[in-house]
Amino acid sequence: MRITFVIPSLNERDGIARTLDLVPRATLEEKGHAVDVIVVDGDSKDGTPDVARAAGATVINEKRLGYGRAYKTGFQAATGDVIVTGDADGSYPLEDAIPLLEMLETKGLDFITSNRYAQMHPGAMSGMHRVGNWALNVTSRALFGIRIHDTQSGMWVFRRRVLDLLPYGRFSDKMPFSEELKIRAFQHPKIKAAEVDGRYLPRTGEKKLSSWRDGYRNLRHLFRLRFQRTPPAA
Ligand SMILES: Nc1nc2c(ncn2[C@@H]2O[C@H](COP(=O)(O)OP(=O)(O)OP(=O)(O)O)[C@@H](O)[C@H]2O)c(=O)[nH]1
Ligand SMILES: [Mg+2]
Repeated sequence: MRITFVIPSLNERDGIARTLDLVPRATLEEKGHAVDVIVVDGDSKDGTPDVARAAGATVINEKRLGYGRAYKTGFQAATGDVIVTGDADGSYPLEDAIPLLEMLETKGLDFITSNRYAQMHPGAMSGMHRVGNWALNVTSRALFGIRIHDTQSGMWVFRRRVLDLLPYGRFSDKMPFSEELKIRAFQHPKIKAAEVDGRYLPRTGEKKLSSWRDGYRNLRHLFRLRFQRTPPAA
């Protein structure tokens, strides 16, 4: 099986090194898998692409800004039978993909998203983000009736058929991409989706999201997804 890791980065010189260091390439190759790593970089000015290339990743320069935009570009380029995602800040230890990949097989799943609350390192999420994420989680469950505890997690492990079944190219270009992907995957009758406990560590480097702006944008996006006939692209 071919496994493609897709990692969005924006000025994450220190974080990308730590992140790529934890890609379990050797272990997966020993199990007979082919592994490739794509870093979708938002035209970083701090040398992130050089660090990523030196660590063996393929770097795509995506000048159009946005977390969702980066994933759309990365997913278009990904050739894996299975795709694994995570931030370039070392907060999701990608070695944890191994048990999730096994679970995909043994439980016949198509899409797994990690639940960071289960094994969250103290200091990994600020008090303000906890409150904001709680509000987004409660709202998502109320509006869509889905049983997800962590709608904002950025670590997903899924089969490529998920990309054929979901119109992800029309999803948000910004941070709401994360919640939109999960909601649509969990709602889809042909996608077997699950949320699994995962670790979440303090990030390396400066956060790229703006707490208030992105929190509000994520919340507004949930209502638009639920009530607008033609869901928004922003
Ligand atoms: N290519 C690209 N990557 C981005 C962009 N915005 C954010 N990222 C990356 O997307 C990932 C998620 O952004 P973060 O700032 O870590 O957001 P977060 O994880 O919700 O916030 P923290 O918990 O503070 O880390 C990181 O790897 C960023 O470098 C962008 O516009 N373009
Ligand atoms: Mg992060």
